[in-house]
This record gives sequence, structure tokens and C-alpha cells, in this order.
Amino acid sequence: MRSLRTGLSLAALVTGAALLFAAPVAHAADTPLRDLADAQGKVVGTAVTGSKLTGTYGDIAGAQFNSLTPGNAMKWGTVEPAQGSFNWSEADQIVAFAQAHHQQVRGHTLVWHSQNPSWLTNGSWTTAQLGSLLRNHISTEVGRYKGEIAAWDVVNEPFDEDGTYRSTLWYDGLGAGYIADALTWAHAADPDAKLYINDYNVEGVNAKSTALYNLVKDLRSRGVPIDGVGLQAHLILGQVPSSLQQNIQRFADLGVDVAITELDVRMALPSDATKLAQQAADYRSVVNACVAVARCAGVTVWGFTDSDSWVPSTFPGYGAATPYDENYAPKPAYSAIAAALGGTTTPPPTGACTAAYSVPSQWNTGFTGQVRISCSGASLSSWKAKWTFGAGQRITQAWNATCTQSGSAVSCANASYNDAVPDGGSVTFGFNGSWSGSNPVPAVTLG
Ligand code: G2I
Repeated sequence: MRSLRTGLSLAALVTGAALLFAAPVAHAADTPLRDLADAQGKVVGTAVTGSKLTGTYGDIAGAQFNSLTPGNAMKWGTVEPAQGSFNWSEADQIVAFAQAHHQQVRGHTLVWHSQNPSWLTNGSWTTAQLGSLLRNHISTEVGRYKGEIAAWDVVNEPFDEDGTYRSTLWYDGLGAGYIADALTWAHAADPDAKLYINDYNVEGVNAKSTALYNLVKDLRSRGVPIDGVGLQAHLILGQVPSSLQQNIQRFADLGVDVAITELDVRMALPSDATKLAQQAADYRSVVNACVAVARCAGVTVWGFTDSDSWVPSTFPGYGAATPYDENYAPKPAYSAIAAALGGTTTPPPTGACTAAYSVPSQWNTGFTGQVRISCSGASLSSWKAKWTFGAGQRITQAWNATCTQSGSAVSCANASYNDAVPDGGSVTFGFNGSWSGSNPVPAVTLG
């Protein structure tokens, strides 16, 4: 019985504290990113994992973004794990979620050197066989989602860092012509989808982005259906290329759209306020650069929460790369994205006095309750703490405060000797009460 009592009061204490500390950082009143982006005619998207689209993860994905990219669900290895045996379940789920939330879908990705099924990579194929495998894959997948995908990352990561073609299953087997073929086949399967080539380390002007530029220019001149380039933007803290906007502009000047497709900004762990401020500045510069160029379609983050990011497993010791932390609290980067999209965010409170309710002890019919009022960056010259009991509890006796109860409403005012709560200080009062059935912790407001 004793240990049960201790367990109850500890749970009550933790719950009470969590309730009160959550309140000052609420962002509920801010305009969702997707509304800000809509007003700019831009996309603000996120990569998602289908199985996670419930609860808080689903709420944020649906409320904040106007576009979703399946992080893995549309890759060849996922959709055709065995030859001729298709699994569309996660892709279908994400498309259905997007439609229910009036979101675009960015299809990712049709032709890549990675995450291909082993039957494909281990097979030995003639050039003709490989070509028809690719054609069938593109026709099948793009055809399945015809009319439902706003843009496809048709070809992913075709270049090496020096601007030469990457040696891959596709390049080695089919030559550089696989890129034009893939675009042409995708266009035939869904003429309305915007078709992109997507790569990383092509955000600034450099050898790799110049190779991509020359390829797009060549494809355009030959009438190959290419609508856009995706700049993945897997960035390192403090290293947004200074030529980002200029680079976006030069692609736009070729007559194609540009999208930031996989933005994240990784840092050495642990994060701290200085790093998070730098990260916010980095996110802001990237979104600013996109907003500044009319043909920049928008920005997609590669996972919106640090709990759903590829970074920690790929770069041990690095992480915290997304705009929300692991507990779905928006980070400074979130406010930076909002600001770059023209929004204003509620500044974090500079100082506050809060009240924490706890139940230090509880027995079969009674309990002792306690409220601690503490101030940081603020102070009080008198106080009144109010709450509503949710389960018929009644106060029988109080100390260090004068408490009155009317029905379920309780109001406790300071005594003459503890009216002042200085900045950095606290005051505690207590009471005994009766309960039956349950003794839930109420939220306390200060007046
Ligand atoms: O690597 C980061 C991205 C670079 N650009 C293309 C993107 O498609 C790529 O995304 C990542 C996914 O975010 C990861 O989630 O691609 C990785 C594969 O290269 C994905 O990682 C894989 C793991 O390697 C698998 O072990 C795991 O089963 O994710 C799979 C699903 O969780």
C-alpha cells in the first residue's frame, strides 16, 4: 500500500509539472506553415513514413505541410521486392493521407542506384532486358498514381562530385541515354506530372551542379520532357552555400522549376541554443532563396521531427537536423521557416510565473496537495491560484494560503506574509482534501 501511494503521488507530480511547463511554449496560435506557403504560391513539404501517420506525427504532418514525399515507400526496393510482386501498401497509404488532407504528393524516386531490390541488382541483364525492366517499372508505378502525383523525382543522384556521371546499374548498362528515356517514359505514363532530376551537393554553383545544368540545358534543347531540378539540400550547420539563390536562378533561367526537395541541417550532438540559432538562420536562408525566385516551387524537409530523420544512423554523433525535436516541439528552425514564408511567430515568453500542482501524499479517502508558484524573469506582489477539481475532490484545510471552494472551483489567495514572489523565487502552499474514485491533477492558473 505504501509503495502504491508513492507511485500515485509521483505520477501526479510529474503530470502536474508537465501540464504547466508545456503551456508557455504552445505554438497553436501561429499560422500553419502550409497556409503561409499557400499565400506565397509555394510548396512546404515533408518526407514521411507511412506507418507513423497517426497521433501527433500525423497531426503535424497534416496541419503544417501542403505536400508529402514518401521517404522510402515509392522506391523500387519497397514496391517490387520480388520480381513481378508488387507492394503498394505504404505508398497508397501516404497518397490517401495526402488526399484527405488536401496535400500534394511528390513521388520519390523512379531511377536510382540505391534501395533497389536484390533480384534487380544481382541479376545479369542484357542491355535490352535492363531497358525494358526500367521502362516497365516506370510505366507501372507512374501509371498507378496517374493524376495523383504533382511531381516525380524521376532520376535521383545521377552525378559524381566532379560532374561526371555516376557509375550505376543504369549508367553502366544503358549509357547516359537512360536519363532521357526515363523522363520520356514517365511523361507517357502521366503527362500532367512535373518531372524532375534530383541530386545532392548541387545547391551551390559547383562542378556537380554545373554538370546538372548542362544536362538540363541539353535535354531542353532536344525536347525531352524535363520540368524541374531538385536540390536535395542535406546541409551541415553553418554551411548554406552562398551561391544558392544564384544557382536556383540559373536553372530557372533555363525554363525549368527548382525545388528544394530534402532539406535538413545536421549538427554535432548535443544541440544547444547557439547551434539551434545557427540552424534557424540556415533554414531561413534556404527558404528565403526559394521565396526570392519565382520558379522555385518550394521547400520540402527530409522528415519534420528529429525522431524521424536519416541523419543519426548515417552520421554517428550528428543529428537534430529537422525543424521539430524528438518530442514534436517546434525548434527555432520552425519559426525561421515561418518567418521566411512571411509569417510571424509568437516570441517565446521572456519571463513568467508558473504554478505547479502536486500531490505529495494520498491515502484511501484523503490527500495532501501542494502548489508551488515560481517566477523567472517576472515577479508577483500578490497572487491567487485557481483550479477546478475534476472528480469531486474537496479541500478540508489549507496552510500558507486562504482557500475557498465553491462547487468544483477552488481559489487560493496569498497570506499576508507570502504575498510577494520575487524574480527567481518561489512560494509554496498546501492543503488537505478528500477524494474518492480518482484524484486527477488539475491545471492551475494564476490571477
Ligand atoms: O539518404 C538520405 C536521402 C538522400 N537522397 C535520397 C533519399 O531517398 C535518401 O533518403 C534516405 C531515407 O531517408 C532513409 O530512410 O534513403 C535511405 C537509403 O539510402 C533510407 O535509409 C533506409 C535504411 O538504409 C534501411 O536500412 C531502412 O530499412 O531506410 C530504410 C527504411 O527505414
